[in-house]
Amino acid sequence: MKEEDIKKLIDKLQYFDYDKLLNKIRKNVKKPSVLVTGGTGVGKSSLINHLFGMDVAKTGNGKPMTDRITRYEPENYDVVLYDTLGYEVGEDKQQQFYKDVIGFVKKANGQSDIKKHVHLAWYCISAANKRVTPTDLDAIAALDGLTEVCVVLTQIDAATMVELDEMKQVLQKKLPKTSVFLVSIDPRVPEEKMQWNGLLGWSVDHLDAGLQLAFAQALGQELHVKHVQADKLIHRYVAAAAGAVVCPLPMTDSAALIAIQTTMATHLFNFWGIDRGTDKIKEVFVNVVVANTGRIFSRSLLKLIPGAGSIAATVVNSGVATSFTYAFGRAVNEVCYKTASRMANGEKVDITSAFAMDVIMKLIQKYYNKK
Ligand SMILES: Nc1nc2c(ncn2[C@@H]2O[C@H](COP(=O)(O)OP(=O)(O)OP(=O)(O)O)[C@@H](O)[C@H]2O)c(=O)[nH]1
Ligand SMILES: [Mg+2]
Repeated sequence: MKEEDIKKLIDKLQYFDYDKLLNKIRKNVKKPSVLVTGGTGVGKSSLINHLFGMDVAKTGNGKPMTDRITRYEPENYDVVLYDTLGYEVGEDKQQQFYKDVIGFVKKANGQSDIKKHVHLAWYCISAANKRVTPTDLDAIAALDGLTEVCVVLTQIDAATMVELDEMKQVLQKKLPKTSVFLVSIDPRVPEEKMQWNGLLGWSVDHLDAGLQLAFAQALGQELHVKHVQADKLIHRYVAAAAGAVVCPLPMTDSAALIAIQTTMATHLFNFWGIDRGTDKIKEVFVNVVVANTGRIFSRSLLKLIPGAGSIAATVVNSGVATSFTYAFGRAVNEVCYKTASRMANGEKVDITSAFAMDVIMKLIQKYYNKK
């Protein structure tokens, strides 16, 4: 392939079909499912909204599974959420809750199709209630035999340190093997007092490897958890790049590599949820990152490979292909991370300048050979 052909390829990429590529990427995604349960008013729905950045109550696309359980499978999020109506005080009501929720998980996880299983259960207990009830303890123990369960101590802004310690001690004594995480959606609570990261880290660790990426992809908050998974994603494309260059090839024959890098950038962009905004953002991404991938590839390599004089003379071997793909992945990832953080803080981000070619190229230089 000659230099003109590369130009043609790059031109073609300008018209590349983002949605089609994304559909291809996402076709085989397996979705993890999380059941969020506990007493009434403990903040279950608020927790879901906080972490996944969606207003479950408002979106109203839930599908009632039982009187108490609503299933949400939001568009563009690779996750299934079961929000439950909390149990109320009173022996009868607690028994009903128990039958309904535990019965549901038992039935779901008894099926041979693991897609229908409840993979994780977050059992919420409000610190505002100041106590752990026998129903809580029984329900957690019952869930423990059916799925992966942890306790989320919610609304910790409404309790003192002493009260929180007492609740933790009861749980530790009665359910020594169950992990407990303290959280609140009150922005005034100092970050170091909260364990969002712990909850999400636990969740990723208790999911099958095939579900971890999708879980992280669905998160709209606590972005550092996403970072670890994004790195794994990049390594998959690095392996693909190594496979695409089994013997050294002229840079002008790198169409397959550029396609891999373009796909990786699209995947990362979607992974970070930057395209959950408007269609305009998608358009800008296509015009900026996708259109520039080929140019970035050739220009960076001329800078990075000692002795490379021109595109035509430069040879790409497997080492260069993997180092470059890795550096490009890290560069796009870093910009995505920063952009997603700014967007999570409610900032309007100019994608064109955030993903400008020189920004990406500087980062590539930083990460090249740092694998
Ligand atoms: N102070 C404080 N209030 C909270 C927190 N989380 C939720 N709330 C409030 O607690 C109330 C109940 O929250 P929900 O998220 O509706 O609770 P729920 O567990 O879904 O309740 P049910 O669906 O009725 O079982 C709402 O008014 C929330 O605004 C928190 O961390 N701190
Ligand atoms: Mg609710």
